[in-house]
Amino acid sequence: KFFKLTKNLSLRFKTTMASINEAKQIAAYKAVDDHVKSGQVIGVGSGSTAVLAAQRLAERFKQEKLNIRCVPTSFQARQLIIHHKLPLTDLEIDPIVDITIDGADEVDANLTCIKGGGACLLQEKIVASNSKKLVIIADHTKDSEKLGEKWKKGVPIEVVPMAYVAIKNKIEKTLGGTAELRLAKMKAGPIVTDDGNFILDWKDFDPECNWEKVNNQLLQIPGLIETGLFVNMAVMAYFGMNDGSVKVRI
Ligand code: ABF
Repeated sequence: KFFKLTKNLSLRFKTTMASINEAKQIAAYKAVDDHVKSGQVIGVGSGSTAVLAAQRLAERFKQEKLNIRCVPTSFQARQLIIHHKLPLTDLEIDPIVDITIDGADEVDANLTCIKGGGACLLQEKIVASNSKKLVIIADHTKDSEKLGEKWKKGVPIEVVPMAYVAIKNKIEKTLGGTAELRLAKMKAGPIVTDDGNFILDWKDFDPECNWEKVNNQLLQIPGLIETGLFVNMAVMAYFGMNDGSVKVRI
């Protein structure tokens, strides 16, 4: 009986895992197919959904002999571009990006996003802000009405290491909630970002707040480098659904 129960549970677990990965893949593939054209400079996102977009980009690059150049949004994205033998460029050579396709941790009804669960938010935001279009790709579990409804790990905030306690205290005092230093696995010290900074995860914020205002308030704090709040940046989000369809939010 016990064996049957664990087998059922593991089957159910495998099914769920497979459908989340499939959901990521259909969103990633459709976004690449709908938006990428020859002659473009493409911002390549970070995270597991962006890995699938890079895969599709590489397929189309080879099959259609696309003339594209790729700007990475992180060390991981740079490695992906190199791995797929896609043409690598950067913002110094190509300061205007035609389209960036990137993942997110949560996307609300207004296309405001929480990003940075993978600690790559700074370069992601820089590349996105120099892109004509930011298209978000995600599975259906990231689709929410109000920010914070789905992503429970908090808003990631990148900070200068020597200022992390001062910034944590300022955030908690002025905006409420708690801002925790993100630790590496096994608590072996703080996570260090691609740009050598720390991450604070800000939780228990007021879900009814005005995100544009909050983002601007946060950015006033000296030593706070960037937030994982992407307000008025994404023009479109593709969500891979359970039934194999893609829901597009504009
Ligand atoms: C990046 O990867 C981040 O901004 C976001 O935190 C994360 C999403 O990862 P995944 O696609 O693996 O859920 O896009």
